[in-house]
Amino acid sequence: WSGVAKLLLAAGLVWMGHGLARAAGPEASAAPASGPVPVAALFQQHCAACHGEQRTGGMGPALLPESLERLRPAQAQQVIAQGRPATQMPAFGQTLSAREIEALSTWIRQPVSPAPTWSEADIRASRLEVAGARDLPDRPVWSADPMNLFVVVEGGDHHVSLVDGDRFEPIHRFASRYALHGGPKFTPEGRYVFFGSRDGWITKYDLWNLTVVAEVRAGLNMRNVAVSGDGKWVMAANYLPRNLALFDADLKLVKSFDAATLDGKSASRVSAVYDAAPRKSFVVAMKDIPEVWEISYDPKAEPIHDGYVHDYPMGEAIAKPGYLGARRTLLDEPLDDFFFDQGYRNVLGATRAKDDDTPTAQVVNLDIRKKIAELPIAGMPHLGSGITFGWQGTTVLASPNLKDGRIDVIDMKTWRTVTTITTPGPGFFMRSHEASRYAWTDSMMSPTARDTLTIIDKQTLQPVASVREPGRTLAHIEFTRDGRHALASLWEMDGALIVYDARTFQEVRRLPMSKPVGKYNVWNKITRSEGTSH
Ligand code: DHE
Repeated sequence: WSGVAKLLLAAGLVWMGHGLARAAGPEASAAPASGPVPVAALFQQHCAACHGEQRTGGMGPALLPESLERLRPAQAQQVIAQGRPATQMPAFGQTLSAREIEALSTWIRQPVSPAPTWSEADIRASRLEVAGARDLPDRPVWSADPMNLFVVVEGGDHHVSLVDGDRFEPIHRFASRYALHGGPKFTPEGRYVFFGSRDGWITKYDLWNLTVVAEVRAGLNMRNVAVSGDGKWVMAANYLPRNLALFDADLKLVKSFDAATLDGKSASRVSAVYDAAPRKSFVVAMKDIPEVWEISYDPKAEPIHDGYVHDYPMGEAIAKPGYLGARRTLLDEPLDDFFFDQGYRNVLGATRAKDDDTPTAQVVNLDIRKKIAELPIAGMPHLGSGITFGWQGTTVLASPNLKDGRIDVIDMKTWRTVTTITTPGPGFFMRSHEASRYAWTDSMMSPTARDTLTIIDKQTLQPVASVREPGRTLAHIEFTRDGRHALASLWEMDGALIVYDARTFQEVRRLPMSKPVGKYNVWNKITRSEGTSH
């Protein structure tokens, strides 16, 4: 996603950069002004205790090229010099010279040699369990509708808030792992939620008893987690190492899967894993190899017959069990960023391999394991944040676009674009609800329109209104269980959760929050509402 990275940097959306308060440079220390800086020794002396001798993280985050891709060099230097407010990261501006800080910020971007590893034994050894947390009562200790609860991820100071979706009042707030990414995933009854951090930590949290239950580090650089529709399995997608890790619901490792081609010659970063509940399987997007994987958690799954698509030799793979085995669909090029139809028969993925400027979308039918359609698509679609809704007797998909203020609306029967809606600028997220006539989208990638949410009529496919927070960033919407309110993020360190009436678009409530990157309604998630991400 190099093109995506450039866009994110241009828009200032760098997750490692949260919390930078002042712009002053480091103060010089008495260190010599020339000659080589003993940077490895400096790291061991000042940084290794928290960030790990191999830079794989500890109390502080991992400092590996893979995890620093989106941190600007100047910001890295600021963090080293000034520390990070509300965290354990101290300021080194008085201890280290500007040259030393610059050298350190460059050095941490070099690959660690030998490359850090994270084995199954490391995963198992990392697991933590809170004593007694598994035996707590089977009902909430708070009084609110547990189905209309909002889980809000506050990226500014790495916390999570739980908000009553009827009264719009906070219920609880707790510290999360550093830099959560992707939507938290819920068990089917809505009691437990799983969070994934960029550094590879998965946290299982009991929403009813307000406690962490268990944690495990699945990888060194992780993309996201998925929870099976039956709540029994958790899968993690990793960039580093290049694999998938499968856990039971207590976060005990069951097995890992190397993300490699069948001949073992090419390994891939794993872009993301998705739960396809109606199929009883996980579907996996690969960054570097032209394959889509499906890993069934149905004990009755058919045996795997890897050889029948394209050219893999038949005999060898036929006998593999289908249950918890990786079934591959071979493609012509890698597909990234998936969107599924509501039945999970077809997956739409974007191709970015050739040229970031001219992506196409491909539709793969997961039953026949073949590409069935290809369509040009505007800008750089962010399919993961797309929604579906009924329109003129068919179902359409609309997805935000990271590059342009254009939203393609695609007919999911013919896979043709029915219209392109213009917004004030490129955006990241789009949301609606079955009970609402409107879809809401942001323009947070636009320097001039990042303060605007555009409200689109799902019948006319026209923008009908907008709400603004002048000069500030507004993004990520989620509806209440009944669809009557839309909650948006004032995406600033001194930000807020803003509750709008979903019919009049008037603000009804504002709760202060620290960069609330995303919010998730329990009911909409566990019922897989068509207006939200799953
Ligand atoms: Fe995300 C979800 C990929 C950058 C915030 N993001 C997802 C998902 C994927 C994805 C595949 C869906 C998985 C899931 O929810 O389990 N994100 C990517 C990228 O490839 C990209 C563009 C580059 C990267 O560095 O990974 C990227 N994402 C960002 C950000 O910069 C954001 C805005 C801030 C941040 O905290 O990192 C960001 N991504 C989010 C959020 C979700 C998400 C809040 C969940 C949305 C939801 O409502 O479900």
